[in-house]
Amino acid sequence: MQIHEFKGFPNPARVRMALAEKGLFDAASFVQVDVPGGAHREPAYLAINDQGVVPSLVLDDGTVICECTAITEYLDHLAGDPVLTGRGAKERAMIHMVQRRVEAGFLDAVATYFHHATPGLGPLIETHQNPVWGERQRERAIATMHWMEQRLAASDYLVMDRFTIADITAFAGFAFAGFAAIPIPDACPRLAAYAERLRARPSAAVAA
Ligand SMILES: N[C@@H](CCC(=O)N[C@@H](CS)C(=O)NCC(=O)O)C(=O)O
Repeated sequence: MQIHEFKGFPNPARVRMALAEKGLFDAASFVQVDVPGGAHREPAYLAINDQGVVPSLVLDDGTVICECTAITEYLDHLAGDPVLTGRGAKERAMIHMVQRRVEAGFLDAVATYFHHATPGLGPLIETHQNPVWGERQRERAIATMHWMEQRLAASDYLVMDRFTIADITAFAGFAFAGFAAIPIPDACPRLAAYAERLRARPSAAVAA
């Protein structure tokens, strides 16, 4: 299988981390798409991913799977432990719920702040900026960090007291937040320790 990505960017890092957690990293080959240079908006890449974002997974039979959550779901079914997306109805629903909240409220909110309220990737890429909306999303990201702080009172990870796809999304969120200069609030010590715990995982070394 091929992963089309831009190494070092937050969303590709999610798939790299999932591959490493599942022991599948060496089963993938990586194709770099020059996102800062705009290659993700060229016809060659849009033919793979019509949304013009990375990463994309291309299977050996030509099937294309986009969206980090869908790619992770696929990888999770290819190999055994750790199970990232849950076993059974209740566990899968809980993980989905928390993952979605972290994705929308933290990772995507940080990304929106970065692309709309800062110079982002520069004028070639940032063609439709809305600074007011970007600033609102920065506030949302901070509110979500406080929400995660509360969840971490009960366990070391965001769901089920073990590492899941929700933690992968949070890992990417922390990476992006660092890049966008949104610090973890001082009032969130459990979150700061949790971010360190995620960065210490072997899978984090290949993700960044
Ligand atoms: N929800 C998508 C997000 C993908 C995404 O936004 N990727 C960023 C890189 S981290 C990108 O390609 N940005 C290019 C752009 O927005 O022009 C996923 O899960 O794959």
